[in-house]
This record gives sequence, C-alpha cells and structure tokens, in this order.
Amino acid sequence: NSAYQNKDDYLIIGLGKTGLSIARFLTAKGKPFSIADTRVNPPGLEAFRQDWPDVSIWLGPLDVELTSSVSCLVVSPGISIADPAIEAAQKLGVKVLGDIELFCREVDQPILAITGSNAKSTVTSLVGEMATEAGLQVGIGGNIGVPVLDLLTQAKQNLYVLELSSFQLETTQSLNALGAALLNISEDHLDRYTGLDDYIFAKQRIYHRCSTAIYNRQDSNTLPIHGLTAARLSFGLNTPSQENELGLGLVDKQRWLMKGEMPLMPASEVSLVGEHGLANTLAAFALGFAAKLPLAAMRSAAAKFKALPHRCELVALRKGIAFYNDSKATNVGAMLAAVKGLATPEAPTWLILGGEGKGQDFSPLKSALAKNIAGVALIGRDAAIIAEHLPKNLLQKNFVSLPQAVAWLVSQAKSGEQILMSPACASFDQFKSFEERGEVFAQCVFDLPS
Ligand code: UMA
Ligand code: ADP
Repeated sequence: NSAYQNKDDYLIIGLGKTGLSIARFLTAKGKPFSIADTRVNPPGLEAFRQDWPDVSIWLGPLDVELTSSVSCLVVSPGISIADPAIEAAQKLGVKVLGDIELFCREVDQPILAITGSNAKSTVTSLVGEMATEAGLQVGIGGNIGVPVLDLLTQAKQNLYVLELSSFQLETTQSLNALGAALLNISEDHLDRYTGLDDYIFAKQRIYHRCSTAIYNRQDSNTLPIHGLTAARLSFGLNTPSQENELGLGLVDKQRWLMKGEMPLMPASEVSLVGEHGLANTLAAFALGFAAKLPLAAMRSAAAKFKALPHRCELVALRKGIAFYNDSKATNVGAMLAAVKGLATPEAPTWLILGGEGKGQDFSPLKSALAKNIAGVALIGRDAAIIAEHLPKNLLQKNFVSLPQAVAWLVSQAKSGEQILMSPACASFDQFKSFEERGEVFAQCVFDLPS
C-alpha cells in the first residue's frame, strides 16, 4: 500500500465504473491522483492496473492518514461520505466531491437533472428522446449507467439529461440545473441514512440553484425546500388548477395531459402503460418545458417511447393473458405504483412477489392488494415475511423457483386477466441481477405453448 505516503492532489475513492471514469478524466486534465477502494478485490482493479501501472492503489478499510494526505477526495457513489476516514479528512480541510461535481464544473451546456425513489431511468430516457426529437444533441448519463465524465469524451452536446441518485447528490454542489425534478419518495437505501428525512434531504439537493424546480404535487416530500427562488412546475394525476401545473383533464370527454388549460396530448396516445406511466410522462413534459422544447417534439416522443426493459414491460399476450415484466421493482413503492397503474376491476391481476426484502416495511400491501388482485405467487428468501402482510383471503402460494410460480399462475389465470412480476424485492437471493430475473420470467412466457 504505497499510497499511504502520497502527496497527490486527488484521491479517487472507488474502483468501479465511476472510479475508472474519474481516473480517465483526471488523466486527460493532467492532474496527479491515486486511488483507493475499501474492498480487497474491487471489480475495476485489473483494468486500472493495466491502464495506470504507475499509480498507487490503496485497498482495504480507509485510513485518515491516507484520506488527509491529499487536497481533494473524489468519492464514488457506492461509498458513504459518512465513512469515518472521509469525515475526518473533511474536518481537516480536505475537499470532498464526486464525479457529478467535476462534470458540472466542466460543462457550460444546460443540464436537466432527475432524481426520485422510482421512475428515474424511465423519465430520464423519455426526456432524452424528447430532446433528440427536437433536433438537439443530447448526452444522457449518471445513475442510469453511463458515468457522467464519460459523456465529455463524446461529441459536443447541446443538452445533458442526468439521472442522479441520492448518493451522487450528496457530493454535488454546483449542479445549477436548468430543470431539476424530484419525482417521488418512498423507502429505499435506509442502510445509508439515519432515517427517511435524511434520505429526503439528500434528494432535495437536486433543487439547489436550479432555474425550474419540478415536483410531484401528490407527494409532499418532493416539494422544494431548496432553490426557493426558482420557477416551479408541478405534475400530478389530478386536474391542473394553474398554468404551472401539469396534470390530467377532459377534452371532448377524453382524458388529456394538460398544462394549466393547455391540452398537451390525449392520454390514450401515451405509450407508457398505467396511471404511473401518465405521471412519468407528465414529469418528462415538465422537464421539456423547463428546457423550452417544442411541444410537437415532446408529444411525438411520448407517443413513440418504448418502456425500458424490465419496467412494466409487456412481454407477450398469450391466450388473452397479458404478461408484464416489472423486475426493476426492487422496492415496495415501485411495486405499489405498478399495481395501482395496471390492476383494474376489468383486468384482475396475478402478482409475483418476493426475493430479498431488504428489511422493508411490507404493511402497505394489506390494503393495496385488497382490490383487483386475483392471487399472489411468492418466491425467494423473504416470501414468508411478505405472506404475513397479504390480505387474509387472497389466494396465495409459495414456490421455490420463478418458473414454477409462472406455471401455476398460467394454470389459474383467465383470458382478459394479467400476470405481473413486480417483486418489491432485490433479486440477489436467487438471481445475479434484476435483469436476469426479468429474462427468466420472459423466457418462461416465451416457452408457453401458443
Ligand atoms: N464499494 C465498496 N467500497 C468502495 C467503493 C465501492 O465496497 O470503496 C461498493 C459499493 O458499496 C457498491 C459497489 O462497490 O456496492 C459499487 O460502487 P461504485 O461506487 O464503485 O459504483 P459504480 O460501479 O461506479 O456505479 C455507480 C452507481 N452505483 C452505485 O451508486 C452503487 C451506478 O448506479 C451508476 O450507474 C454508475 O455509478 C454511473 O453513474 C447503480 C445503482 O445501483 C445502477 N445505483 C443505486 C440505485 O439506483 O438504487 C443508487
Ligand atoms: P429508477 O431508475 O428510479 O429505479 P425505473 O424507471 O428504472 O426507475 O423504474 C423502476 C420501477 O419503478 C419500475 O419497476 C416501475 O414499476 C416503478 N415505477 C414506475 N413509475 C413509477 C412512479 N411514477 N412511481 C413509483 N414507481 C414507479
């Protein structure tokens, strides 16, 4: 661990995707750096050693002598800035920032920024398509999977659309977004926060010095507490009562997306499914208005947009049964939105729930699943915990594997009904990732006799 004695300007913390992108950025800038990771064998280690054979690497628990030996720590989102060695260095005057901060200091182009407990990737991609449709060169990145500093190596963009996690926002001071949206708040990541308020406070940082703050008027936790001088736009599924509200209204007895009294597009033409799909589309419109995108471009993108894989994605219709893959619903909030959005008296829904429950509170299931749910197949480690919170007379059964659960549901469901996998849990107890869980589900559906 030769990094111990280093006098370099920057110490990158984290040898994952973000850490590697920071190393590339600092190299291009000619800034000296070293790198650390609390893990003994982080994923980016080999790649790093190959590209930077002479840069010192610190592996294992952080140490204050290391973190205070530099003038600046650039911290990856996976590691908490509450780590004692990071906190202590900060108290000694070492600057602590993240890749988003470095990016914001570097670009002059406007930024649209999106955070929330759920629907971030969907809204980010849809806004990106709206701007592309408007003829802009758009850079899309952040928590969605492309480290923001890697966007700087692409051709010059006119606009950046960034998905930001609470972790990324904690280390960002200079976002100054043209439009900043906090979509919704539900319990998540509480292992990294002292409580829900602390998590909300981190999310609220998105509004800092923004030009337009975009919030969900049906979720009071999203109401801006920063950026109070910013213009405001709100979205919600109720009818807008003023010009800076987006919502739903009636035009010739048809439901339309509206901004104040201005009709935007018929709800029936929106491609995202469910009521939550309409909410997400309204949020994307609000961001588009903040960037002054032409209405026609926003409308056309909202009509054409294809659901991202594993997000309430219609896999197939078989024997009149619609199969939805919502494997990305790794928390209760996401699952409740999917159920509320898709299950109706006309389309009773069979649900697949379960996996790694992350200690979440499942008590909201009792009332939320009391209507429009035909039955539940439970899978995974925390199936028994979830079972305790299901409505008493709801048909339910436990399965050791996802394919067995699908087979049972297929034997139960009738034409006109839906089968929705929206597990409300992480997948790691049975699968490599939520993507793999979604693929297994889709394969079961494709394997059904047509
Ligand atoms: N880790 C350590 N020690 C370290 C550094 C990291 O144990 O010193 C662990 C973390 O606990 C984490 C893992 O390593 O489990 C990855 O952390 P990282 O910061 O190296 O992650 P990256 O590979 O750089 O990916 C990050 C985001 N990951 C996290 O915030 C955990 C990616 O979001 C993001 O796409 C990427 O940067 C580009 O911006 C993923 C994510 O899960 C999708 N995000 C969370 C979410 O959406 O719920 C917030
Ligand atoms: P994120 O990037 O925030 O994880 P995604 O767009 O990947 O968001 O969607 C994740 C999950 O959130 C999906 O499974 C979907 O069912 C759920 N979801 C979609 N829209 C909403 C919404 N408006 N409110 C709550 N949950 C939602």
